[in-house]
Amino acid sequence: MPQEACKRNLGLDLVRVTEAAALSAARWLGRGNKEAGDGAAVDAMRWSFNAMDIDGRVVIGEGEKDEAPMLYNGEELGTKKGPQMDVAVDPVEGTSLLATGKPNAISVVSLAPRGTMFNPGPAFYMEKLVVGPKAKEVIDLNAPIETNLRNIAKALSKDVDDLVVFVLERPRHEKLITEIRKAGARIQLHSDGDVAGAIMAVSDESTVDVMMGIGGTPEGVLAATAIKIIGGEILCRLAPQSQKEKDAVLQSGYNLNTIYSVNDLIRSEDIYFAATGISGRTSGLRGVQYTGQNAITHSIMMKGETGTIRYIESHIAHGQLMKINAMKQH
Ligand code: VTB
Repeated sequence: MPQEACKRNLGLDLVRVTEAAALSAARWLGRGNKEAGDGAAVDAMRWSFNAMDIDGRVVIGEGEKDEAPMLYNGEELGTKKGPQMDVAVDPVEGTSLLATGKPNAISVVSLAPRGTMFNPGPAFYMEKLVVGPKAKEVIDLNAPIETNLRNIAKALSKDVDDLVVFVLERPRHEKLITEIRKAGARIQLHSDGDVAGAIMAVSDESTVDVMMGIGGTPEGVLAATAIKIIGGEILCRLAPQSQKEKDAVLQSGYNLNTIYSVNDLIRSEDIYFAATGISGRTSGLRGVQYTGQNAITHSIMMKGETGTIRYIESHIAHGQLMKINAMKQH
């Protein structure tokens, strides 16, 4: 077997990072405290990232250094003994879902070689259109909603009224929702979690066929890693939601008319994606389960170069959990 095929799979290390974050976050399920749940996950994620043999730099993180003490944009992660990588993290994607005990909160990270991950700068929001491999050639962000839905249905050998569209429940989506309904497609409205939504849209195993609407830019870049490996498409366009955001985005030289595709967001094949379920699922990853003796986590790990996707169920012994907690105090 050529040496290249046996190359280390960083994704296997990466799963331990999302597992650690999910295990810490899950203690905060339904306890009404978003910040504490996120903080616990951030600590655990940073701690386990720093044991990884990479020379990582956070491109998609918890925010600018002055607002995020850890996992901030630009922070260096890892032992520096491995390859230079861009790092995208969301220790808890869907902190409100976690705080209210609703499904689909996940811990998620991705890696790409240094300089190949889209850096959104001050752009917080983007308009997104996500489909799986069979419909990737037929979507067009400039086309009317109805046209996209008709073309997607055709590509999937379905009728438009068979389609299910994932949409975030936000006032800004009123018009979008009306148009999707007018076109005859069906909708799943979710309060948060459009990384999970994007994965549902590209995966054959979920009932969701498409994701549409405006969500977070960091979530878009994270999801793009998984979408690229699965072979789907994300088309997106920056969509600032305030004058302040718009001014900052324009001043940083971004163009609001540019349509980015999955290959613009992630400009390499040598990429890795990992996610672990925290709160449970409507589709996708099961949440962390505490059995009394141990904790069970469910994760997905993907490697770009080979397209391998692994579903990993881990049983973490109680003693080990205690050790992890103790070590994190230091
Ligand atoms: C979405 C959603 C995330 O941010 O990306 C959303 O999927 C966008 O921001 O789970 P708004 O909440 O302001 O609409 C999250 O809710 C994470 O904060």
